Amino acid sequence: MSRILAILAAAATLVAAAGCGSSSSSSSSSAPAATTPATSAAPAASGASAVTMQNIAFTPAVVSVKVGQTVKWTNDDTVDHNVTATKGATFKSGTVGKGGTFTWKADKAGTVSYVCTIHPGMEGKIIVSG
Ligand SMILES: [Cu+2]
Repeated sequence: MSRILAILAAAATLVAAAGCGSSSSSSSSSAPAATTPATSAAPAASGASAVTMQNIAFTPAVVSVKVGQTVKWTNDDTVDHNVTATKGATFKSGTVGKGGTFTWKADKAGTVSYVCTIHPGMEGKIIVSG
């Protein structure tokens, strides 16, 4: 008699535990996942835009910033790169080695073209809006 009661009690405990576990889900509306446009990167809220030098390319190749905001390049390659303006600005980073960075502040509206003079075809653009 007592043995059957014990089994029943154990079974009841299992059911209660299972019920408790499955009832904990609530329908909370989570924030929508951030979308990453393929062609344009929105400037970060902090007023800076980041470009990565990776696989002998600037990524993203085109960034948009506002006057007064900065663009920061980071070399994620194992080879040296540089960031040299060819149109719309006159900055020149010099050699940026592995893990190195270069920062430039946009001071006027316009489109800036730049290249890495070490690697032909490695180029990017900065669209500066007032
Ligand atoms: Cu390069």
